[in-house]
Amino acid sequence: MSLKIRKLDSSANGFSASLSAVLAFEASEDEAIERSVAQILADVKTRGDAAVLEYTNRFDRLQASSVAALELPAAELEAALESLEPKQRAALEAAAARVRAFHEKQKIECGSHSWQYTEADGTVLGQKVTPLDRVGLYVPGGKAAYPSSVLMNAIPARVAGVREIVMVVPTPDGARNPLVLAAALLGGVDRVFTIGGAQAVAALAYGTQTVPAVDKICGPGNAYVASAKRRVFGTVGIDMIAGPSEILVLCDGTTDPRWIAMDLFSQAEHDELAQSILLCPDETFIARVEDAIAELLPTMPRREVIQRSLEDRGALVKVRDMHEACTIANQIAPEHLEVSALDAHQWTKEIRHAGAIFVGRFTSESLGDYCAGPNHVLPTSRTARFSSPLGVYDFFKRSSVIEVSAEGAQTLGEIAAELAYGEGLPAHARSAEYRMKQTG
Ligand code: HSO
Ligand code: ZN
Repeated sequence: MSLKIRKLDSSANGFSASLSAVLAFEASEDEAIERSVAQILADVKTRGDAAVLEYTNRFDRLQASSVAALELPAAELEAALESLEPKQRAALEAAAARVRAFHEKQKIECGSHSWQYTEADGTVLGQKVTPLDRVGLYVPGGKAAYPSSVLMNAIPARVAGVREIVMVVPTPDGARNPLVLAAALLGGVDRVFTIGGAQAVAALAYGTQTVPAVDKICGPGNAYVASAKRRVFGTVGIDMIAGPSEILVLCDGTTDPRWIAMDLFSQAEHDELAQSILLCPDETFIARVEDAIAELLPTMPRREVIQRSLEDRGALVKVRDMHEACTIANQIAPEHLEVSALDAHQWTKEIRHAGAIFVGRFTSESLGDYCAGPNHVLPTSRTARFSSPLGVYDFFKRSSVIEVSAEGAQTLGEIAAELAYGEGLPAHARSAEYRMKQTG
């Protein structure tokens, strides 16, 4: 199996243009999908359950008699958990416990507490932090149905104190995934509807006679789901629109090249559009990674996906030194960054933009995907420059609290009235002045 992965050299002319070309990714907007999603949303909004039922029966080839019949009873989630192989169940439980522990810790440190302070005149100012009431969790039904993602979305919501988590998961031809259902139970999901696509997003956003309206919708999905989430944003919150998975490996040339090759494969196997890049100052090491890729690829059950991903979007980049590798990493702002080097700590200090940083050669990115504890829902497509992993803080919101004393009304009233007259808003000014002593 010969594989042609792109090789770049940071010292070559035109390197930054070549790198930009590798990184360029535009999520294609498909007119037909956009039209169909707009119609489904409008239909569910006006007809509720009847529309959800029709679309679900049509698209998933079911014969359900009502949306209520598409809700799974709690006993079914318990049966799914019971049906797992003991080792599989133990792994899922261990992962859930570790993810929960991390997010409990995050809750303490993420500003999830309310606070206030009192000014000299007795005015009290503060911030009240409250969890969302109800969250919707979309879980894909097809090839990307990941139980680990159910845990990663449900657990932080639960830890934040969200009152109800409503999961939707399509079951084409009635096929249910017991691992996904078991993960829903372990993650603390309250209700599960076997509906999917834009119709499920619409049901969660607008509510129907049977499906309760939620305040925020999380979770990955196909192009229809992504478009629907974009369109209902504003009516509800959404987590993000995730792009394909990415891994950037910085290696000083001291790690086993087979480990590096497999780490590149690990994200490439997600899908053809996933991106795996290696930055390394050692040319002979890059050649050894290439050999390892050639040796290991034929052994991979998902070799076709891996090959397409590596050939279309992958790259092996020779850099001048590890300093330059860190600079380039910050430009790329990858979803996952592995720092596989003897001085991993030192290089990690230079990293500022990455969704998750995996430090040292024993930290394979795959451990973070499943069970290390931190969330695997991460900013993709360079959005790590300005956004963060999904976490407990995504399920809180803040209310400002202001309690002005009689004395404070005097000083604040003067400032506010002055500015209000300047803006041509006299009712604002008078409202402040009514509370001032001389007008009282
Ligand atoms: N790497 C994926 C998450 C995942 N991996 C789920 C395995 N299962 C997105 O960051
Ligand atoms: Zn993964």
